[in-house]
Amino acid sequence: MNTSTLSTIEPCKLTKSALTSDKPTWCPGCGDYSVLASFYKVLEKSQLPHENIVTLAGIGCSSRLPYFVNTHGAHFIHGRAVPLATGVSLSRPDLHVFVFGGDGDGFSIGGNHLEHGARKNIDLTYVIMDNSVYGMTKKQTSPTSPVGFKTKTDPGGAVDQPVNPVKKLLAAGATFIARTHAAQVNHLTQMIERAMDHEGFSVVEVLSDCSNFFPDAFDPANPRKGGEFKIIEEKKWDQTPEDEGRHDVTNEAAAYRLADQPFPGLFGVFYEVNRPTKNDLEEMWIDAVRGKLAHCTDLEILQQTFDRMK
Ligand SMILES: Cc1ncc(C[n+]2csc(CCOP(=O)(O)OP(=O)(O)O)c2C)c(N)n1
Ligand code: SF4
Ligand SMILES: [Mg+2]
Repeated sequence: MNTSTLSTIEPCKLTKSALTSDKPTWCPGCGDYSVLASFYKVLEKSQLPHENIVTLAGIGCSSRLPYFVNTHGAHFIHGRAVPLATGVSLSRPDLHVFVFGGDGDGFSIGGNHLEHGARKNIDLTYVIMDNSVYGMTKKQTSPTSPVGFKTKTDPGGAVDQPVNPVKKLLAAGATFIARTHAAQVNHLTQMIERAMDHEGFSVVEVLSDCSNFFPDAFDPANPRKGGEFKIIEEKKWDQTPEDEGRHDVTNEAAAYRLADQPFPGLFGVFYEVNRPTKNDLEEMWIDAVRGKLAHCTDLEILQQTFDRMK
């Protein structure tokens, strides 16, 4: 095909059927179905070029999500989704990188990687499907399991203090942090959408029931089950007296205070700031080096670097 023919091809509309891949294999009632449905909605609305979307994950029930989305993607090593995504994001800043995974994958085995992805402010969107249990391996205690929860690893009930995801992410340096619930599909969709629009390391913690091993873990946050889904009211900067009491998403100390509320806590955007991404900083550095060595090919630059190391 010649290039003039290529330039006349209309880009395909990004529809749910274009995005749908294998049929999900989650258990009936698993909260992860809603996350997938919301992700389809966000992508359909965004109309990003289909070929520029990448969906990555570690290992776990939640981490199976890339199988069910027809984009570039990978189901990678347990806990290693963030390093993989870091490489993809830095080497191909033109792509939209989405990472999906569970509480075990993100806060346990992958906890260290999460910290470094956040402090480097890698440009990607990470959706953590938090069911407070290791679902795939059939009910072990996870880093977000509540004290007293009986599992195969804690038959007498969990005794360790659970991780507070929002506080952990604030301390690590994530530049967008939101929290939502899989049963609140509109809110969930809005949060993923805002995270996607954010430039930098954006994270959405989604409370997502494991109907098999921890059903009803999040009832107190689910209005359908008599609980209360309390949404953070963000400042509108409209000079009204009501605005005094609203949350300034750029205020880190205020975000900590909101994250400290007792379970089920609050939902919405806790924190959102702009800080240079590692993608931008690396690009500046690469451009500066290329400027100095404009006469050299990439291979020659690499060879010179190796020669200096000898
Ligand atoms: C290196 C390594 N360690 C342990 C495992 C076993 N393993 C697979 S999934 C998983 C936990 C998954 O829990 P979570 O991330 O919360 O996902 P969920 O299944 O609950 O969605 C573990 C421990 C593995 N596959 N690889
Ligand atoms: S075991 Fe739990 S997390 Fe895994 S698919 Fe079933 S309901 Fe979902
Ligand atoms: Mg889990």
